[in-house]
Amino acid sequence: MTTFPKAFLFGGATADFQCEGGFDEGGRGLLTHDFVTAGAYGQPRQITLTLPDGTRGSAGVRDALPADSVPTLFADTYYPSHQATDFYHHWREDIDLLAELGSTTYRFSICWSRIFSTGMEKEANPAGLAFYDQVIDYLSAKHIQPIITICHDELPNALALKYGGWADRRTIAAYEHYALTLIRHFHDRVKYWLTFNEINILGGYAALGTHAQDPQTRYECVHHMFVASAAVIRQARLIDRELQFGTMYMMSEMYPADSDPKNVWAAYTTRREACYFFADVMARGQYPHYARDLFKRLGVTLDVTPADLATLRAGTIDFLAFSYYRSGTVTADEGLVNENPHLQTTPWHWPIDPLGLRYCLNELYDRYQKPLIVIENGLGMIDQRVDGQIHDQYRIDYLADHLRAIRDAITVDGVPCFGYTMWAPIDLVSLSTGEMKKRYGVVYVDMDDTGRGSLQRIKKDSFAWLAATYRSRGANL
Ligand code: BGP
Repeated sequence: MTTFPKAFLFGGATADFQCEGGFDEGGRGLLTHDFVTAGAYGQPRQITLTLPDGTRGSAGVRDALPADSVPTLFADTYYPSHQATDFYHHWREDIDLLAELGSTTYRFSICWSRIFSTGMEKEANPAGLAFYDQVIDYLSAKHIQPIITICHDELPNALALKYGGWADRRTIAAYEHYALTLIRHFHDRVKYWLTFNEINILGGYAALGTHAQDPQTRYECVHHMFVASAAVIRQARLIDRELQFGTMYMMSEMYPADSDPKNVWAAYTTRREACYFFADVMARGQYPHYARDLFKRLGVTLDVTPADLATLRAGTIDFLAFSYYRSGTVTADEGLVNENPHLQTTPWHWPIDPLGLRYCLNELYDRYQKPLIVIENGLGMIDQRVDGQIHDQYRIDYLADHLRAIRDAITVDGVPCFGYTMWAPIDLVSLSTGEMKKRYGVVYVDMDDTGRGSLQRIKKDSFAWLAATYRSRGANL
């Protein structure tokens, strides 16, 4: 029987605007995500706004917003982030459930506008810090180590309106002030920090705070985020040398669709540009050689100062965190697609591929020789409640197969992966669709796609199985 190493961290992962709620409580300011409606597969979520002529409009969450439009809340519209699954009022109960699972870690994000309501204040909001103090102290009491995401695809809305979000260098300073405030306040209780979530796939007003969404804007934003992350890491090391910093990347595997060299090359370059580019800069401290060709093809010109380059070199990450849900295939003609005749898919068309996770762990360690953590992985499904119970054997199978793949990467291949935080232990709102029915949890939350329900937490069959797995360090796999 091969089990996971003793120090391996097991737990769950969430993001504030998908579970926290309390959007107008405790001095929290509006967040860019507060303007995002619910959607569905094939029906993109929208940002509601007021057009320059005063009329009402909307734009797809990853699309450009009309020039001079202003994101606006409308009373007749449902915005999932406002209540979400109400962790704000259920945190104690939710942490009890994490503890009952045998979790030794919990990865969650802090809501930026709960700490600085506009992102531009000098002083942090005491009620915001107090909320997370309670959460972190309660986690510690339950022997659960927090891993904090400083910024999970979001910005205080005021910062997006005033500066145009990450396209403006002033946002770097605002982020530094926010991140260092958190680090100074929590460093004695929090060792692991993630500067950004899925930095390689960010797009749209909610994540970047920009109206425009062209490649020039995107890479300007990304460059500013690289500098912001490195600047924070550099300064945080002066505050506490024990802290460990990572950034989180979406690393779903990308295979060539077949052995045609054209497709193999397309898969290689797609993976490099969509995933590695970001980790290359942040782990190695400099832009990779292929950046020049990438920017030339996209028509991107960046203002990279000598001071930026020095910051990037000085603030490299200590470990890599990544999400892995699925794999995809690439052809030279079509680019990246979901279709793979060898794999089953979820109802949201995500191919299920545990071996791809072992591949990914090996590939990442080969490339960077840094410790790794699988910070998101899980199965989004429609769960049926039968007599108050949820029989989700499909989720047990998915999690077991992926945990076996990680165990093999560690014990057979020798990859130093130090933890696993499944997404998301307690059902929450889906990021891509805003739906509630795309459920990941081992705990069911009684809430529907329009936010109605008792919010009661109900353990699914997978709960007992995951608890047995975590508590035995995978002896049951
Ligand atoms: C990642 C995000 C999470 C999360 C997850 C599942 O991209 O970091 O915030 O939601 O994917 O995706 P979805 O909710 O769209 O199913």
